[in-house]
Parts: sequence; C-alpha cells; structure tokens
Amino acid sequence: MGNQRTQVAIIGSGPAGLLLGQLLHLAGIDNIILDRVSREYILGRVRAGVLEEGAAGMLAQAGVAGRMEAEGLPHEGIAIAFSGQRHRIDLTGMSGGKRVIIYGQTELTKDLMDARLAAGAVSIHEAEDVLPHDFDGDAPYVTYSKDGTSHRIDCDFIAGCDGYHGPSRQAVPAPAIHTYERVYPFGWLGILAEVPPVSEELIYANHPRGFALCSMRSRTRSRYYIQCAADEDVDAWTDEAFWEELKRRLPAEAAEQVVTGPSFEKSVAPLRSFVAEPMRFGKLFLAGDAAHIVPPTGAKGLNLAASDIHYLFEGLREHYRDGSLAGLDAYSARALARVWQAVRFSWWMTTMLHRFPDTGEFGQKIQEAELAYLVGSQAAATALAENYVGLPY
Ligand code: RFL
Ligand code: PHB
Repeated sequence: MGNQRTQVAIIGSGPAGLLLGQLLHLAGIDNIILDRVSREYILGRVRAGVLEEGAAGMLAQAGVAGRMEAEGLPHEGIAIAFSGQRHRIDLTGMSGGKRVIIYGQTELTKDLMDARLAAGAVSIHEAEDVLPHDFDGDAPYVTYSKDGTSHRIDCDFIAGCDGYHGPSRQAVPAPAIHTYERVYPFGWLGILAEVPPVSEELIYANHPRGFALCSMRSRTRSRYYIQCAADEDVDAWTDEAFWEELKRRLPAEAAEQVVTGPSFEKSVAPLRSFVAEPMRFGKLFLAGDAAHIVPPTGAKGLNLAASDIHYLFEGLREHYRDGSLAGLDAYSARALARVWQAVRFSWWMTTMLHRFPDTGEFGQKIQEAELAYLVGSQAAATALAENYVGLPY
C-alpha cells in the first residue's frame, strides 16, 4: 500500500474538480485529483457549450481564459421559435449588459488540464475503487487502486467532484442526505457536424413534433439537438433522418438556411432534475454534478459547477489563510440557494419548450400562451434574460 498526503483530495477531473484544483494550486494549497478514466476519455466527451460571465470569470481567475477569449463566441441574444415564427430575446439589453460565451466544455477542460500539467500538479487517472473515508472525523482519507496496487491519500478535506454516478455522494449514510428528483419522459438526441451554424444566435424551438435546439461550437461547427424518447436508439438515426426531423421543427425561414453535412458525433442524453442536500458532510464537500443535475434546456449544468467551486474555493482559501471555518460552514447553504434558482429556471425552460406525453391540446395551447407572453412582455423576457445570463454569485 502506497501512502500519500495532500491538503485537499479532489475526486473527479471534470470541470468542477479541475477548476478547484487550479484555483487551490494558485493559492498555494496542495491538492491531488483522482479520476476513474483517462485524460483522453474525458476530452472525448461532448457536453455543454454556453458559459455565463461568472463561469468565464472563474476561468480567468484560474489563469486559463486566453483561448476562451480568443476563440469563444460572445452572444447577446437567443431566439425562441414557435408557431412558425422566431423571436429574439435581447439578453444583453435586458440584463444590464451581460453576455454569454459559446465555448465548449471539451475546450475548457483541455485548457484546465494543460494548465495543471504545466503547473506540475498531481492528477491520477484510471484510478479504480476510489472511496472517501472518515470524513466525519479529523483525519479523512481517500483510498484507490491503480495497476493492481492499493493506495491511500491522507488529507484535510475531500472535494467530491465526481459527477452524478461518482462514489462521493454514495459514501454518505442515507439518513444524512435528502434528495429531490424529477426524471423527464424524454431525452435529447444531439449531433456535432462540421457545418456553419444556421444562425448567429442559438434557436430554442417549440414544435408539436417536439423541441429542437440549434447551437454551435464555432463559426464552422454546429451542435444540434432534437427531443427524442428517453431510450432512443442512436444507431437507428441516419444523418439524413436527423436533418429532416430538425428542419421540420424549425420555422420555414430557418429550416431553409440549415446547412447539412455528415455528423461526427451523435448521442442521446437523458433529462433529469436532481438535488442532494446538504452539499457538505464534515470534511467532505460535494460540488457540480455530484450534488445536482439540471436538464440542459437552461444551459446551467456546467455553470453551476463553476459557482459551487467559487463558494468552495473561497471557503478553503479563507480556512488556510485565516484559520476560519466560516466560509466552509456556509458553503452548502450558499451553493444550494443558487442551485435551486437554476433548477427552477431549467425546469421552467424544459416545461415551456418540450412536448410531454400528456401535453395534449390544452397543454399545447397553454405553452403557446406562455410563449406569446414571453415574447410579448418586456417583464417576462427580462426574467428569462436575467436567469439565462446567470444570477450573481
Ligand atoms: P463531470 O464533468 O461529470 O466530471 C466528473 C468526473 O468524475 C469522474 N468520476 C470518477 N472519478 C473517480 N472515481 C470514480 N468512481 C468516478 N466516477 C466518476 C468522471 O470520470 C468525471 O471525469 O462533472 P462536473 O465536473 O461536476 O461538471 C459538470 C458538467 O460536466 C455537467 O453539468 C454538464 O456537462 C451537464 N451537461 C450539459 N450541461 C449544459 O449546460 N449543456 C449541455 O449541453 C450539457 N450536455 C451534460 C450534457 C451532461 C451529460 N452527462 C453527464 C452524461 C450532456 C451529457 C451527456
Ligand atoms: C450546447 O451547445 O451543447 C447547448 C447549448 C445550449 C443549451 C444546451 C446545450 O441550452
């Protein structure tokens, strides 16, 4: 058994774990990141694409904003489409000047990984059987095995940044944790294609055949989604069938502009809202998807990971600098207050834009009335804009 010692053991090398690791490193706080899979595997995952200014600011604080600033696309509005029409929501005009930035999670993760490598900080990939221990006491530790050898990392704190399926939340005794969950009766079928996006801004489309989203990764790379069955068989979808279905769900003037081409990624994501409370158990802190999941409709998953890390990092820095536990004691309540706002917004966007099995004629009319109110009322559009660009930390 190999023994190691660090100040903060971080389980999970996604955006949450990497961001925390880099901020701690810059503050002179020693940390080790453990992940079950390889660096290449993580960089092969296609996920979120929309960053709030707060999340972009966190990347700047971590010293990795250069490529995002050069290659990211600032957006000042989105379109909401329904009943054959597209309507622009002026995000920037209605939020006091805030913008969002289109920059893929894959790129952001790569930037953070490169910075960590350059800093010489320790990341252990392909670590098996990772488990947090004794976080209720004063001497927490994490065990794992690698290449057939067992290891133990003694630490002051454990950050559980290991996603929805990770071991951190599962290590908490059931009576100590309360979970809230809603599983939506559909999924999103998404593709990436090397074609210019249909529009300069994202289009969120409500249609009787189901929701569709036109997004992008760059001026030459498009990301499109269509609502599908939760258990949809990806392999049953040819590129041609996907493009046909996407176009049917867009206003005719937009459908005509869609540039099609071969997809190089195609996958189905389930939609779920989930929150675990609290987010702190003694010396174990949950952050990001380990503590909560939102449906992607509000583009909040990655942004919540960033705001959690903001609160957690501030708490840890204060502790190591001043010996105070105040920030760490406040972590769970602070993070959860913002999480629930994003959970509500993501649920609302999902409900307004998708076809549910029981939507029916009445439900469809109610959706249309809500959409008409949204695009016809300055107050309603402002509420969407304020949430979409991100509530303050
Ligand atoms: P991550 O990115 O899931 O990283 C968790 C890391 O923990 C590792 N891990 C383990 N490590 C050690 N031992 C174990 N036993 C472990 N089990 C897991 C994993 O390998 C992984 O590297 O969580 P993090 O850092 O909290 O970041 C959160 C974001 O990734 C997430 O909120 C978003 O990507 C959610 N999400 C989307 N959000 C959006 O805003 N827009 C999107 O379009 C969007 N698409 C998506 C998504 C999430 C998806 N998932 C989770 C399947 C599409 C998908 C498919
Ligand atoms: C994406 O580009 O992947 C994306 C954009 C906006 C969303 C969800 C996903 O709401």
